Amino acid sequence: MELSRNKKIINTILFILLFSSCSFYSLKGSLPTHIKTISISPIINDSSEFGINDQISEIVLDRFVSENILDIADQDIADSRLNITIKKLDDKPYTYSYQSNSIYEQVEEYRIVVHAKIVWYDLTRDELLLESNRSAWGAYGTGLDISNDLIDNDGDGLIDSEDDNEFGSPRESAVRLAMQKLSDDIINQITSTW
Ligand SMILES: [Ca+2]
Ligand SMILES: [Ca+2]
Repeated sequence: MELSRNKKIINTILFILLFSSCSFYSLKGSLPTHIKTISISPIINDSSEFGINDQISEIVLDRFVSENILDIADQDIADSRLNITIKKLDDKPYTYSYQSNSIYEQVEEYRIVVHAKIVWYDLTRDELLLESNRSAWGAYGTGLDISNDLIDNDGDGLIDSEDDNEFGSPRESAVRLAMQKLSDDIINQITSTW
């Protein structure tokens, strides 16, 4: 009698442990429990590339809402605040090709690298949750459109028609891909903090 009662208790404890560890793995469960809302400050653009702060702001906001990571709230009522600063944007030759009939080398691929700083702040406890310098790149070549430049423009292993993201004019598209990757990285940083 006593034995079966103990067994029941153990089973109940096991069930609770199992249940709580399961919920831990959901995205929201892995965030600090007292943080329910986030306010995203206007994104500061210290780079010379016009408008990329609006571009990343749109992507990040969209990800927060569509993936239900944290509810967006105004700063005066939010539990936390996210500051994103675009520090700079590099646009440099990445690979060269050598023509046999020429002594000059030609650029085959350029890379846009966006550098940003993110700060996530706990407004309820007045402490830092996360502070990190991040960067992300997008590549482009000399062709007219990145959908047929034979370059894997975002480094995901899919090239041209294999990749839904590879379309559009070279430089502009490389900037867009870099911003998308940076947004992914920011979301990952926040959701993997705990
Ligand atoms: Ca790709
Ligand atoms: Ca391509």
